[in-house]
Amino acid sequence: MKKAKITRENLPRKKFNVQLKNWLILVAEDEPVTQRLIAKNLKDWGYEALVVADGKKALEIFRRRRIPLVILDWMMPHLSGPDLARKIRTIDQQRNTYTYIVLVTARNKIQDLAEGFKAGADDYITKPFHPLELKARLQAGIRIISLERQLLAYQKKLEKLATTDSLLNIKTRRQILIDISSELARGERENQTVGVIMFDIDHFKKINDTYGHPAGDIVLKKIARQLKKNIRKYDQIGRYGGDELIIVLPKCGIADVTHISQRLLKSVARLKIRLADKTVLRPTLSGGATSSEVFSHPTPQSLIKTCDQALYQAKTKGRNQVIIASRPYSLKGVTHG
Ligand code: GH3
Ligand code: MG
Repeated sequence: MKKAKITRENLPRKKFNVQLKNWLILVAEDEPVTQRLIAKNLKDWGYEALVVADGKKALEIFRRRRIPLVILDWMMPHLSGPDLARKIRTIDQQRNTYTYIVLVTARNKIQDLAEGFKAGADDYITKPFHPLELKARLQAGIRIISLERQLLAYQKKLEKLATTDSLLNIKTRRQILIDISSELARGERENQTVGVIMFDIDHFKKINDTYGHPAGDIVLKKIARQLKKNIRKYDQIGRYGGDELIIVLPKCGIADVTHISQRLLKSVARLKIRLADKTVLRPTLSGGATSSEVFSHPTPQSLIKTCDQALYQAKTKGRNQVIIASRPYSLKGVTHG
């Protein structure tokens, strides 16, 4: 059988799947007949409907729950449809979400419709309406909400790819520098200090040379994972380059950094890394650490430079130890005992 030629056009693509059922829809409609009609139809079409008779109640519910679609009557007690739409848009902005808003109205003057859209409505339906029209409009809304969610998910994925080291699954150098910068800014606002540790694997070249690059990769990955496991949730870890790792410790002064770096050093020294040929490796780290506490004008560069110099001392003093820089470039030795 002749095989179809693969071209850009017939490459398999991820399907854009839209689930039309089970969506949560908030309905604010004070007129009993229309309210019943909408509620019954939504249920029949497989939606979960929250139905209220005034705008204020609808707003309360909307604030408490994450609702992707709302149907709002124009005229309601306490809060009109357009007023509620405006409030929903403000909440959307704060939450970084998008709600699809359909206004139900007896008005059909072009000025009224323009006002409804200006208030934030995505669509409108004029009373009296046929249920199939409502269904079609809701389905259009669901397509848009689904697409928006998919785009957000892609955006998150791309962001993660751009800021994560693909081998070690920790932050990239660029990102960790950004993190130090934002932690310093936050520290200044909140009068808090920021600790930084730079670790470098001891004799890593020898591991690569003796057991091969893939074995070196395994060692790097295990060490990064071990460090990540042993830091707090709001600490950050990144790859500065090669076998150099950086840890950012918000709210840490010199005393905390000393304690934490010792703990991390020991946790890695405890690792026994078994290779495919059953060889067991026991890698160690050297580190240099400091805290913004001892700087009059801390910057990511000055912290890193100080850590780097302290790390250099740790290497020359025999490795498997951390040197704490208690002043910029003035170094006090602390060893792993
Ligand atoms: P020292 O104790 O002085 O740190 O000695 P070292 O052998 O570890 O020397 P250095 O830190 O300068 O060497 C880092 C080595 O890390 C050199 C490079 O080939 C290796 N390396 C860098 N990135 C990777 C990687 O992604 N995978 C592997 N397997 N090796 C890497
Ligand atoms: Mg090294």
